[in-house]
Amino acid sequence: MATGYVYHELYGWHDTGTHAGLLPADPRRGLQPHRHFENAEAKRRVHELVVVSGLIDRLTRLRPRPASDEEILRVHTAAHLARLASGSDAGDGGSPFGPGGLDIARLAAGGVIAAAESVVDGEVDNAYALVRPPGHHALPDTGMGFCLLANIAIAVAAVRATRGVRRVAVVDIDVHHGNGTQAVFAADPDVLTVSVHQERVFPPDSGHRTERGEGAGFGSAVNVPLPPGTGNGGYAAAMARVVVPALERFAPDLVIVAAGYDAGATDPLARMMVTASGFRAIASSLIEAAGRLCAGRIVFAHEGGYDPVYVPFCAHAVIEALAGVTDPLPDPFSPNFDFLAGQDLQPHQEEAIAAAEALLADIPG
Ligand code: 3YP
Ligand code: ZN
Repeated sequence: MATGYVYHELYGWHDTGTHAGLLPADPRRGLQPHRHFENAEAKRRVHELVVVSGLIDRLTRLRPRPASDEEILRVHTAAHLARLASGSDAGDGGSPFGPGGLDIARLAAGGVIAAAESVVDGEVDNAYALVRPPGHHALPDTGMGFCLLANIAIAVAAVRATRGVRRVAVVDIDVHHGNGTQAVFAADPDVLTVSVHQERVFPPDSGHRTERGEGAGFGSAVNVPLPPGTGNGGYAAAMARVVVPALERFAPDLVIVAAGYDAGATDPLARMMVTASGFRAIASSLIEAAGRLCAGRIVFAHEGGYDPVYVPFCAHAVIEALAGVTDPLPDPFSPNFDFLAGQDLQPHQEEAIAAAEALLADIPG
């Protein structure tokens, strides 16, 4: 049992600059200079916890490489790549980067490619790619929402082009809608995209249940918008009643998870309540499904999550689940967050899940 692990110090050098969270600082508007929400800390501290806890000794370190032009251009337009190379903005104004930013974005996409290739080639059983910048909002012709390149879509395209992988399921548990991945594969019946997110957060007016894929790909996009306040019980129900049955029906050769932690109880950019034990349970259900459906071939690619204090415990729990650790690191915040009122499935959450269940019948089998 080997679990691959990708991290590179350059991921921490992706520079989102001085911001007031997500807006450029502008004293004229009262926007005091501060950090960008998507700064290096949360992800760097995941890696440091993985090292300090000793979990690193149970992982197989995989070396990321920069995604090539050929790999990027399977998903993105040449104009988008040229804009990133020119060092101007990524296209939506919300995805800033510093000098050399494209090189780091290439290394992030290439980190997910390396993880997916290693799993498909059988060098490791499963893998976690702790990459930065994130990727799930990026569209073929533009960056969006802190994302420059569509890391997961690029990795999916890579293993399909070079490894003969046919059917890939992408499960996006970031609290925001995985609109980029969905858009890239909307018309493709051989790529299932499932996104579980807080309803109507980002992108605005996106991730509705009515977005189901296009043409031959109808049914291959599944959206599970959940109400604000959803916690561990609601997420567990969404996994058990929609996401895992979707995987069973689709029968993928490989599963890739967009592993964001901004559904966490302390995240500044959303209003959900998932805790480290909740993320562990979500991950375990996906790992178990991949074990039954595709010989355990599953890759987690890190996306959002902006509380530098709590994200490390959440991601650590997920990586432990991947590695089959039986003596997990306790979550010191469990007494604070695991017993909040509303952690169990609420009736209005159940309604949203039941509505999404109706989408299962049209998933291409
Ligand atoms: C982008 C601008 C406002 C919300 C923000 C979301 C980024 C993210 O974590 N996406 O997964
Ligand atoms: Zn997010």
